[in-house]
Amino acid sequence: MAELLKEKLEQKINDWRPRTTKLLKDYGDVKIGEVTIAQAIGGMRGVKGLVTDISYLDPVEGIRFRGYTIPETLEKLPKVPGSNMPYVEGFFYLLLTGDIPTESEVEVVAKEFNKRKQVPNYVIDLLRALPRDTHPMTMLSTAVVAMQRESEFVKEYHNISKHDYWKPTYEDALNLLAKLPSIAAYIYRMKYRGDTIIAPDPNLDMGGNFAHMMGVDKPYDDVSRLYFLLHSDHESGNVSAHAGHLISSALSDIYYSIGGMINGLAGPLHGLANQEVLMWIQGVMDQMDHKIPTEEEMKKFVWDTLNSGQVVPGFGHAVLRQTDPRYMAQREFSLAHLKDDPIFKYVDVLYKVVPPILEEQGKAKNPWPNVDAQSGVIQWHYGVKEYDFYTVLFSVGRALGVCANIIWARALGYPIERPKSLTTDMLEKIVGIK
Ligand code: FAM
Repeated sequence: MAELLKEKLEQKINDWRPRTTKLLKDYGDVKIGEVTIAQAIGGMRGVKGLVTDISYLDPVEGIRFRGYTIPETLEKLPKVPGSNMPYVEGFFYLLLTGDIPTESEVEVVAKEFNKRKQVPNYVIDLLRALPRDTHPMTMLSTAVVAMQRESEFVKEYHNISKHDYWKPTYEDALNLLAKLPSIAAYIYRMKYRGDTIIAPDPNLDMGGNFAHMMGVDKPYDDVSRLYFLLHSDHESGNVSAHAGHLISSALSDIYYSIGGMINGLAGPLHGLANQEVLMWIQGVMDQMDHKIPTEEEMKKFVWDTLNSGQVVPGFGHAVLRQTDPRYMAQREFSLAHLKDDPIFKYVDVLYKVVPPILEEQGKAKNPWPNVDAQSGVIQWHYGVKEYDFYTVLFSVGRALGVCANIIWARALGYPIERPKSLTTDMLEKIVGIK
């Protein structure tokens, strides 16, 4: 029973493999797109060069996890008793297998996570040895890479066939995912709460335990479950997911791969944007003496930001061309739980004024808010005001999706990644200007 998820996954993998093999063998030459110079220079935007079945991002509809929209995912997954939110563990089951688990299946998987959550002492020692003003993302990345010595994949690599690489990768993924919330909460309490560490509670689910270790009361457990779920996956091309995928394609283990994922997420154009949003809003609040700005006043702040050459954090997206449904899910939560919070009111005004301004400016292809425009506000409301920490929360969530992707990439034998580059001379020759 303890191996329930792994056995189920093995069955899914065995059923899936012939599909990939057939596509490769019989249709390998079929074209699925072409690449322009703008794409080659412009960050490969829109180039179809990755395959994943864990999630799909439609530019207008937004993300679907294993075919389910966010509202469907939230509705269908078994809920933690006494809560409106699903188990994070059950969500991982869905990402990995494509199936909605039953309540008893979720309980087995939650127990499996619980068994693996003890963080090694040397990780704690290492975190404590870092200067306290180290950014929490650096701390998280350091802790994850330090645990690389635990890798089951590395131990078994020379003794198993390629066919079975996914099995120790699965073990590594579960071992790491189970520890991430404890590591994140440890960093938080050590850095921002006077080093008062709260021990995990073996009877709680992942989200509940995280809230407990953070020392934040209900409904922060639900906030954590929602947050981890929403941030888990956004198909494979975004920086964090792609970094994880790329690194693991060299058969670097989960610890190296998730370390790279975290480092990519730490950029201000990607995961760090949630910290930037709060910093930006705080700046506006200070200038407004904490009075809620009128739409006209807010428009001025937005234009000032744009005119100074900055981006408006939390708006725009490389793929989406509509309001991010992850933003909407958090907006709905905010409307239900914190609609009178002054910071939510700021975000609400921004929701109204920013898109027309970005449209008028005419640069951003997508003027609508993304996930990061809303997430920090919820954290702030529940007392997690240290916005440097927000991307750590994003990382715990994102690791769920990236680990699921890496396990499947190993199972389907995806090879080492190696796109081809050209020189500027070559491009000039292709277009006939040289
Ligand atoms: N404010 C001001 N200008 C923006 C903008 C924004 N929110 N979003 C895009 N632009 C500009 C962009 O800088 C670029 O300008 P230049 O031509 O001068 O270089 C132009 O509009 C075209 O950009 P695009 O094609 O619409 O967007 P990209 O695909 O290049 O970039 C983002 C996408 C997300 C990096 C970009 O929209 C951005 O910088 N947004 C603000 C930061 C942010 O919220 N990031 C978080 C994204 C989130 F989903 C995540 O990954 N966690």
